[in-house]
Amino acid sequence: MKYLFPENFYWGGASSALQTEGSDTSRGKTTMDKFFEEAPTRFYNGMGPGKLSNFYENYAEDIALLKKAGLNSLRFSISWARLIPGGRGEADREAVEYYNRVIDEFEKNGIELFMNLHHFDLPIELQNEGGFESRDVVEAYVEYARTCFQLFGKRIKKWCTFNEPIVTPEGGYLYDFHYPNVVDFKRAVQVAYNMIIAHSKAVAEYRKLNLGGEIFTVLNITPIYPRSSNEKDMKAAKIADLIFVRSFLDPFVKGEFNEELKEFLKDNGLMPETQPQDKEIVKNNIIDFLGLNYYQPRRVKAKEHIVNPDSVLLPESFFDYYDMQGKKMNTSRGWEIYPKAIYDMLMTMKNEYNNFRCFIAENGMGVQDEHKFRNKNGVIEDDYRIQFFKEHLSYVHKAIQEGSSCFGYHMWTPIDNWSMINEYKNRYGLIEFSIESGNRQLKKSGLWFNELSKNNGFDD
Ligand code: BGP
Repeated sequence: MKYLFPENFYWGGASSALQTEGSDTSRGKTTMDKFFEEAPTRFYNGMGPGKLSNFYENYAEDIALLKKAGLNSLRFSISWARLIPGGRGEADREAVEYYNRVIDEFEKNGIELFMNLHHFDLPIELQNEGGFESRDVVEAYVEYARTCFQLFGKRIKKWCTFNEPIVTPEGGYLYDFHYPNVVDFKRAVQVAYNMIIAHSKAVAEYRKLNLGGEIFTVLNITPIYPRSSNEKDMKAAKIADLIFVRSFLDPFVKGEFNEELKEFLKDNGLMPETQPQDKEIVKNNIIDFLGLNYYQPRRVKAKEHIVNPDSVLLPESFFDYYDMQGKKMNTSRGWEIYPKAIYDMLMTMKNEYNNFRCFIAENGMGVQDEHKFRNKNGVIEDDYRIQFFKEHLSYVHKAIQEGSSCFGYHMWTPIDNWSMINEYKNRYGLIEFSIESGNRQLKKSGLWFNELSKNNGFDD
């Protein structure tokens, strides 16, 4: 069967400064540096956000490789701590020159940039002021966003406010996998709320500047499936859906907070502090389109045991996760491979959000020990990854056939990268990166992706 995609489809990838640039150069310190300083043993192989693949110095070679893999676009992030060390004030001249050189290189290679302002990392000085729990930090973010728009907005026409904003409250305030490693549901809700306001204010700033581009955000609104249609399972899935899907999606796309989520927060004493003008700000600043990240679904069932009233309140106080029996798995993470969910996610956008314009902003397969698949010419034959792309893309195609507005597919991530506390364990790239030699080389999937992009589709 032939899978042809709409004209001008974006075939690309996503990356982040935190995971590629390396911090041995001149940038300021961030929350991730601090986390590593305090708990190095929590990082796989004791490897923190140090030199990494050093995109900072190797960007020309890396961008040439992206072109070889056929990418016509890339979501790329600015490091706030590099552009404005300390988080506030004037942009650093060297950093501005650096990002301009990088943009030049992307332009030369015909790769369109979707520029992201925030991918998990915050200048440590701002975290010390309370991070996104503080409205002053919200204002600092808006200033930073404005600075970026003013500096690069004539050249960049697609701006992203946040990558997966929910990860900041989840990682930093609920599940202890990001700094400041707090576990407190109420504080997590405050952080999430303040990030929504930061986002909406940044959108307003962008529009004021009249730069003629578009602004979006990237959400990981992974579909949530109940174990059964039993009322209790359905209720459990509903709560998970309110927390993980509707929390950011509704304000960003509809301009209003989800009423059922508000009720849930009120009932559980979790309402955040708000300011009178917030509602209006959210209402007036709906994004132009949305990026969707998808890796695996969340499968949810009713809680089987009564929750101890003294236990810490977490989202999982209201539901349990369960594993699909016999699930197909991503080798390294135990993540379920379930391609139909990408279709379900796109159909949610079509059916419940008035076919809001969207694209797939991350989807990929992380694999451990890929060197095992190296052929005699030294190339990694990652047929499993090609298969993964095909299966997911066939569902993206189906959604488009059924009217979805999806206009692109960005895989995660073109070049193997450092993966927070997982170091280089899960490799996602179309291009292999060797930690030992620093070499990069195309995998089989890189050649396949190039064909995919050239042909605007694939045969299967
Ligand atoms: C997404 C993030 C990416 C990336 C990816 C894979 O949620 O936006 O930054 O890390 O997940 O996850 P991991 O690297 O932990 O395997």
